[in-house]
Amino acid sequence: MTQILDGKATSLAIEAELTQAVDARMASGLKRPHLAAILVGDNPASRAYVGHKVKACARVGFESTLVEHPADITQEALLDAVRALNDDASVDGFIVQLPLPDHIDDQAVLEAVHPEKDVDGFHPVNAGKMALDLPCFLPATPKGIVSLLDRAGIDTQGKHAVILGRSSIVGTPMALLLRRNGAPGNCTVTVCHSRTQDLAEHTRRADILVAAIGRAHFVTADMVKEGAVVIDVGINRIADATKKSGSRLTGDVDFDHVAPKCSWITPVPGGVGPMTIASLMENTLQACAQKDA
Ligand code: L34
Repeated sequence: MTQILDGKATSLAIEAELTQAVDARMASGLKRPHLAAILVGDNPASRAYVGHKVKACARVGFESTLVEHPADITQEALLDAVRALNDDASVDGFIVQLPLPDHIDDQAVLEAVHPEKDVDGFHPVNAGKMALDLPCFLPATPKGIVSLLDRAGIDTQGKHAVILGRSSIVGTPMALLLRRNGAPGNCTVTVCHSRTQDLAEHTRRADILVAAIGRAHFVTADMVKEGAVVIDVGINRIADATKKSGSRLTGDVDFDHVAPKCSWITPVPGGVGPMTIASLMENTLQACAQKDA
């Protein structure tokens, strides 16, 4: 029997916990958490995701600030915007929504974010701490996936996890978290990428398969083992004439054919996306609470 890993419902449960934590902070006279986001240009998907983050802040009782800049902002002006948020004591944590325009050096921007405000966990200091299992901000998407497995009671101990994709924001941190000595964790991890030979040989051995490649319906039923847990990180917009907008979101997994083989599978939408947002909210509370002492 296939069970749906419901990221939407799980994110609401996390939001309820965050709301309680904020209420408790306020009752104790502590600061209200404050997340800021820098949005550059007018990529509709980025605008939608940042909009979801701002709305989530309102639901859990965080303050939020959206800082918008045109696509032709200079590198120096964007670095100034980052430094302004570093220096703003009211802001506990902030993110620079990716992707950035081609003329911007992403890495220089991410490295300008103060590590204590880096609630995306993209600064090398946080990435390095994560690799060493030290306390840090974990990147929101892999953190959300681990929470989803944990809250569904899925046992990862000793399982073979196969990750499709080696990006620094999903595939690589996902591999690190699943191989940790802990629960969830203790997986044997294989990371596959564009140069992997005999890809399906690897994916068919996966007890837990994480697809993060950004290609619609890439993972087909023949690539999946009977009883596998499948996590679909893809958010691809494809044409759909039956929709008013003319398009719909779909994952990296051919859900209709893969789902019947799975013990658990995440839907798109309603799977990893809402968990990413909930994890960012958790990181923002963590950033705020770290300053209490
Ligand atoms: N800096 N850039 C930075 N941090 C991030 O954590 C992100 N990411 C990715 C893109 N760029 C980033 C996001 O926020 C992807 N991402 C993200 C966040 C939320 C959702 C999707 C991607 C989401 O809410 N997805 C919904 C549907 C969204 C819709 O309908 O528009 C879902 O149910 O999957």
